[in-house]
Amino acid sequence: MERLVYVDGRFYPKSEARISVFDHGFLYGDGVFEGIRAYGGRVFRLEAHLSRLYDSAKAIMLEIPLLEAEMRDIVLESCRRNAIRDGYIRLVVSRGPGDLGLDPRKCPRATVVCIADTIALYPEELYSRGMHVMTVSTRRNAVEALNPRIKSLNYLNNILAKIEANQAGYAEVLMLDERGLVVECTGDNIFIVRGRRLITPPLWLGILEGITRAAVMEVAAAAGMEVCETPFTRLDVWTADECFLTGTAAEAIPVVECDGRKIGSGRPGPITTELIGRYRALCAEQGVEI
Ligand code: PXG
Repeated sequence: MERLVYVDGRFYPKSEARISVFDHGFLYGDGVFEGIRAYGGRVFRLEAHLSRLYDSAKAIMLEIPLLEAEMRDIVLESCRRNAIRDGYIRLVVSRGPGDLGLDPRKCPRATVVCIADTIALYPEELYSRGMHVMTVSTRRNAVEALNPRIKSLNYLNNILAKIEANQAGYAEVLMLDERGLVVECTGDNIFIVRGRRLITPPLWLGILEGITRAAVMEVAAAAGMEVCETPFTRLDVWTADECFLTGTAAEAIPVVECDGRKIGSGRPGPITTELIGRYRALCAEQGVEI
C-alpha cells in the first residue's frame, strides 16, 4: 500500500504529495520540524514534541494555522491511515508559498506536512559494541546567530558536519561551539558518565532540547543517579568512564571511542547499559494511543 501523506488539510498518496516551489521552506529553509517515534501503537512523548514544535515556530514568528490539539490529531490520524504501530513521524511546518524575496510577510499561510513511515535504525551491533565518534571542525551554530534550540528546517550546519563524518567514515560526530565546548552531535545529544553521575551540556550553551535527553535524565534520576547540566570539553569526553548519545532515532547509544581515545574500558559501560534498558522500558509503556 502506498503511504498517505498529510499536506494542508488532506491526505495524498506519497507520489502525489507536493508543495509549491515558491514555499519559503524550500527557497530558504524557513520553517520548523519534528521527528517523533511510535512504539507498539503509542506515540512517545507526543505532547513534548508538539510543544517544542510550537516553541520553535514562535521563535521564528511563524504562525501555525492549527491548534496544538488539531496537530496532535493529524499525527495520530497519519499513523492510523498508514497502519503505523512502530514507526517514525515527521511533522514539517514551513513559512508557506510567497514570492522570491526573503520577506516572510509575503507568505500568507504556513504549509503543514505530516509523514508517518517506518524507520531505518542503527544496526543492533552498534548498541552492543558501542560506536566510535570524532570531533568535526564545523562548529555548531552560535546561539546569537541561529539558536540550536530552534528545530528549524535550516539543517546545513548539521549537514556540513555530517559530510565530514561521511568522509571520515563515522556514523555520528561530535560538534563543538565557537569556544571549543562540546555541545551535541549532528542529530543526537551527548552525555558523559563519571561514577554514577551523568553530565550533559546545558541548554544555554546552544543545543537542541532533546526529548530523549529529557527522558533519559528522568529515568536516571529515578534510578538514583545524579544528573548535572555542566559545560565540558573534548578532554572530558576522552577521560570519561562512559559516554552515550541520545536521540529519537538512536534512542540511547553507547560511545566507546572519541578522536582515537578509548573511553573507559572501551566497551559499553554498566550505567549506559542500565539506562538503555530503562529508556526502552519507558518507550514500551508510555505514549499516546494511536
Ligand atoms: N540534537 C539535534 C541537532 C537533533 O537534530 C537531537 C539532538 C535529539 O533530539 P530528540 O528530541 O530526537 O531526542 C536531534 C534530533 C536524522 C535526524 O535523520 C535526527 C534528528 C532530527 C532529524 C533527523 O538522523 N535528531
